[in-house]
Amino acid sequence: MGVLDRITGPRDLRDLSDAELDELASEIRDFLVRKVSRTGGHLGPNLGVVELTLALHRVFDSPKDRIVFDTGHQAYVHKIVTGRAAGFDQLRQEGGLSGYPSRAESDHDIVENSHASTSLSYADGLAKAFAIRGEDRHVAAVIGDGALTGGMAWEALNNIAAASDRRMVIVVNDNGRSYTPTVGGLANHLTTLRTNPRYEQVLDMVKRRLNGVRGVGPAVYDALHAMKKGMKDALAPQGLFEDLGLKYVGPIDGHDRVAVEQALTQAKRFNGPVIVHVITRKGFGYDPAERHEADQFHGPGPFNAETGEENPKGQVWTDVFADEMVTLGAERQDLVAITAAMMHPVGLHLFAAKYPERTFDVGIAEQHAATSAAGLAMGGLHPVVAVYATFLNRAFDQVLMDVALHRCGVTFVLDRSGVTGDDGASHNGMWDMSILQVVPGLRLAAPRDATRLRELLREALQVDDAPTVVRFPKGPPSGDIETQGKAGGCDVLVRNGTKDVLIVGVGSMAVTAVEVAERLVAQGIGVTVVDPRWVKPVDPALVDLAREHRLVVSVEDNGIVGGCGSVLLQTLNEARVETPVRLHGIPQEFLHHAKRGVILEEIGLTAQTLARRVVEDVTALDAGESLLPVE
Ligand SMILES: Cc1ncc(C[n+]2csc(CCOP(=O)(O)OP(=O)(O)O)c2C)c(N)n1
Repeated sequence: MGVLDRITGPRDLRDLSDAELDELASEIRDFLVRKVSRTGGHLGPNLGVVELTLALHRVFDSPKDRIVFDTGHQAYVHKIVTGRAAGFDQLRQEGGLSGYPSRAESDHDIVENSHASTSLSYADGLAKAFAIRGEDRHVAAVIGDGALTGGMAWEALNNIAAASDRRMVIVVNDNGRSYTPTVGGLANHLTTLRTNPRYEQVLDMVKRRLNGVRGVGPAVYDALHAMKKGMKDALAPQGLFEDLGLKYVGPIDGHDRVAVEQALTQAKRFNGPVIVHVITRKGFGYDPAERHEADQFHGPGPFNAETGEENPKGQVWTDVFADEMVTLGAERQDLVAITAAMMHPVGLHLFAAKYPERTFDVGIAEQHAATSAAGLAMGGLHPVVAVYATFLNRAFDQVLMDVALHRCGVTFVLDRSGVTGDDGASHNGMWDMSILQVVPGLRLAAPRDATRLRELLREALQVDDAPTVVRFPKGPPSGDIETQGKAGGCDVLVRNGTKDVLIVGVGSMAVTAVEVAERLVAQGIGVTVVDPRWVKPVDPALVDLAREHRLVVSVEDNGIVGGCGSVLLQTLNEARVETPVRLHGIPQEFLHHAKRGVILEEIGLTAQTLARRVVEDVTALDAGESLLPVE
């Protein structure tokens, strides 16, 4: 029986000897590699925080004390030591452990939002609440150097620093990387703290001088060495944090558990906010991760644990976008690209390799990305801002006021739109087509296949007086679906039999719509399927088509409230079209985690379920029943 098998909760960590704790750290690393190799997940970040997490749970008394993990992707070790090791066989699977902290799973989890840079604000609020309620509880926030580049983190620090007597421990988990190395002035500052050459130089100089003085040299040098920490304080430029009024402890070797524990204990005793700067290595202890240049196994899919080789994925939507950007970059000298710390995941790495001077990694700073893009457009360039759909939520006001109000030609490319599945509620890209509907002048395209992605991206780049958006889902695109004809700007994909049902298939759902049509035709129902391509603004051709049919069905992989279907319904209503309309989309709920296909089944966005519903509606119409009220 290993040490890990004896851990049922954080209290069990307290009685372990140093040797047992070392053994436990190594067992946890083995465990993580074995389990994550089967399910996929955030391996690199968790391998880097093993000693840090053990230290946190030995120094703080969770759940009385609260530990807030920023983003939450690095909480696997926390899950293991809070009694959830057995759940790792089902990590990120339906009904199994979430890939992020989850309040439903454990009292030790408090923040489950996986959008970055929020931990310090949560911690600020918790510390205020404990102070007001007179509760003797500590708050520790763990934030990566990547998450620390987000604006919210600095808004929080500004507030935290102002309350110098409010207790809070802020652990900066500095591995020098987001996915790729963290960029920007802050990252440079952290590097300076980590490897201050002036400090090393002075220490060297002192050593040389003193060693030259026979007899006294080495002894004095040893004494000086003991004062290393003092010298570091004097010489290392911790200015940034201390100038804000925050106590700074560090840098600490994050893989030296004893040193981390000492620093945390010291910080915990202090009656005010303290930054504990911990240096860790992403992927620590697993060679393939440490050597993995792109992201040190930030979030691999299933892989071979022996070799570190990832299972092949085939071509995904991101690859098509990545490839087309390179082509467009050669044609358009004014094309520039922006990523918010996700160069590879959003597919801008190929463009960046070819046009480094036209590529900007702005850090985890979606708001800044949008407004900086507006500035680039004002300066005569055409920016493409590539982000995951869910993270555009952060920049809504910037899209509305800074880009759209100023009629800037900025193209937003939203990867992982629709249901993403395994990462749970906060990662589904189900909000964009609702929130963007309200932005005046914004044009939004949803390609159904790879060819349409290339076409629509090109068309978007032609628009230089308004924001444009191109959104596509996670995973592989289906094979191309040819156009049978045009109706306005829409592609007609199926025209079969009498004009009973008009199906408007948005983006990749157009492919599902074609499958639905096959089922309906088999039952003798006449169907037209259109792919609007540009879903905002609503194509007037849809109004005419709707008028000609007996039933309109819209299908989209976006929240049902305020999405494309609801705007179509509103448009038809204004045009006094009386054809009943049925809306199909994602229920407006926070979805649990599971594979994308499983969720699509559950919410009925499959050809089989949709066809059944349409047949029911047509049967009702045939029977002379009204379909009102609309779903
Ligand atoms: C608002 C937002 N944008 C982008 C992401 C995607 N993302 C997840 S983790 C990560 C990098 C985090 O780096 P860091 O905080 O240093 O943690 P590490 O993984 O290095 O431990 C990014 C960009 C996110 N979660 N939230």
